[in-house]
Amino acid sequence: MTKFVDSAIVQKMCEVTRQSYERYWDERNGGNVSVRVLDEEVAGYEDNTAVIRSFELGFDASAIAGYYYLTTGTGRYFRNVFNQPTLDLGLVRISEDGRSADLLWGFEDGGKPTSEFPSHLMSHIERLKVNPDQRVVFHCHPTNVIALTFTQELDERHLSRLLWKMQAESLVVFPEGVGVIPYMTPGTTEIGAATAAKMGEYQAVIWPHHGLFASGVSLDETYGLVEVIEKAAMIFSQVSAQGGVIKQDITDHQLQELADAFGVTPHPGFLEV
Ligand code: 2HA
Ligand code: ZN
Repeated sequence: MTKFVDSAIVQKMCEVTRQSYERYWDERNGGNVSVRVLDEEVAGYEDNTAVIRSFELGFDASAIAGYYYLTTGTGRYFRNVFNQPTLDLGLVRISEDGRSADLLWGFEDGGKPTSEFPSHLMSHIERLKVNPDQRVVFHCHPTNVIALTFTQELDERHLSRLLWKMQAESLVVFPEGVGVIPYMTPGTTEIGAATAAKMGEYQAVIWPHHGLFASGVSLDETYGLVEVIEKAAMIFSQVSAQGGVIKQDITDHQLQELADAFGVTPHPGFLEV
């Protein structure tokens, strides 16, 4: 195997973008993914060694200078990626001065990284401080999570508790809860900085009336985090559709027992126990 398109990491990107599209999380050009590719995963291919062109980042990414990222392209459709990965995906290396991303593979018809690349890289930088194994940022538009942001107070404690109580799986998968930022214009360095500021504390940050920014150590784990958050939000939608009157739920005490049983620590102050 000498072509990078056949690598496991590119194939996995094709798989998760397709699956995310099929769940209605990525209509048209909605959503974007970036994954840090390890040196050993880049090595050994004939077609990813020379710089093709460079993209200005517009902020200082020197904290991740020399790192490789495989990213979806701006304006590209998730539904197409698996059919044309060499057009819709690109492998970049962050330049030594942290000011640009150098394209080594992909975007063969002139594409460039996602419009949310500043938010992705800023989030990678913050998560790497918390977890050196951090590799993935996954942004998508999960329907029920977005719906929540119209009917619920945009408060991290409130939203985390709501999602935890919708299914026993939630707290175990995201014991730190979910972050939320105010509504902001997509694609800006401002939304990137606001998202990254939350990433020290949370693995997933809700963008009101827009979607979710999730991070993690692998594509499977990060996609799984989105699945669990969206499933909890979907159950809330169904509860609301059934009249919204909650006769019984998982109590705070039961959530604490769940945390103890699974050896996770709920966000301090979010449970009343
Ligand atoms: O890439 O989802 O937030 C399109 C978007 C922007
Ligand atoms: Zn979006």
